[in-house]
Amino acid sequence: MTVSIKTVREVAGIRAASQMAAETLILVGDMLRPGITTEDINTFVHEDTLKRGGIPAPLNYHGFPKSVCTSVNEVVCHGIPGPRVLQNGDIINVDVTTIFEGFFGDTSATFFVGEVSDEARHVTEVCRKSLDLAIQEVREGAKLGDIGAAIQGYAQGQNCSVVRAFVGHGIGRTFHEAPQVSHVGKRGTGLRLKAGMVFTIEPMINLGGYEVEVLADKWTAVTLDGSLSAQFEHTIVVTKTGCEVLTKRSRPLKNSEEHLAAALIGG
Ligand code: EYF
Ligand code: CO
Repeated sequence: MTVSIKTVREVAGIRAASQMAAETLILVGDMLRPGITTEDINTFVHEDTLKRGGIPAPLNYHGFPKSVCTSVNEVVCHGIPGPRVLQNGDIINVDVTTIFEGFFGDTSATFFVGEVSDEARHVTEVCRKSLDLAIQEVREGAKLGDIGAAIQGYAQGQNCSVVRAFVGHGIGRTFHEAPQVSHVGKRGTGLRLKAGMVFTIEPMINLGGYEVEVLADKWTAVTLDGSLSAQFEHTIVVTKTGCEVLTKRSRPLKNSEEHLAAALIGG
């Protein structure tokens, strides 16, 4: 499959959808606390997206029944919102994808519910840092394998594993298109990146092994060994000199490792 090069106008469209998704995700961070349900998050994301003039992309996508994915603790991705009540110590990835004026923007983050364990903090921090390192690799002329190598090298060095079964993806007027962006790989291998390519990077990092299984509901992917899993995602456009993070946030997420890191930098 060929990888499309987006025009300046197309990038502007994806940027607008991406910023909408990023703003919704920021507000999810504000509402998170023990006692709310994952259905509450779904209701919020659905209504906030419509209020902004967008459409929640996950709803009915391949038959997915909700407007957002909520993946708690050992859930790797595609968790379905429902009556589950969030408990102090949980970690939860919230994955928001918004369609605006025909373009898609896709972003996610892992949040802390109340006070979490050192292990939960570790896997979440490793995941967020691995995405940052991957983004630093992106520029015209780099290879897709450089992205996977950066994530894999860092995460495995921190005694974590990288999920193989799910990958990042091209995005634009469709939710998922070429290329597939593996979160493991060898430096200097794979597709050569060109300015105007737009794709997500969305590593899923486990405290135990990388193997996953999909539950009987046919959607929810969990770690095979029951270990904790974290995920972060950005939508990115390649430029001549680097990249632009189209889902860049206007402020740090509350109830997240990102918020704690920003507070430390701030003094
Ligand atoms: C066909 C779905 C389809 N798939 C991917 C459908 O890229 C995503 N997040 O960053 C992403 C989000 C969703 C998604 C929401 C629903 N789906 C899920 C699982 C299997 C599958 O197979
Ligand atoms: Co995605």
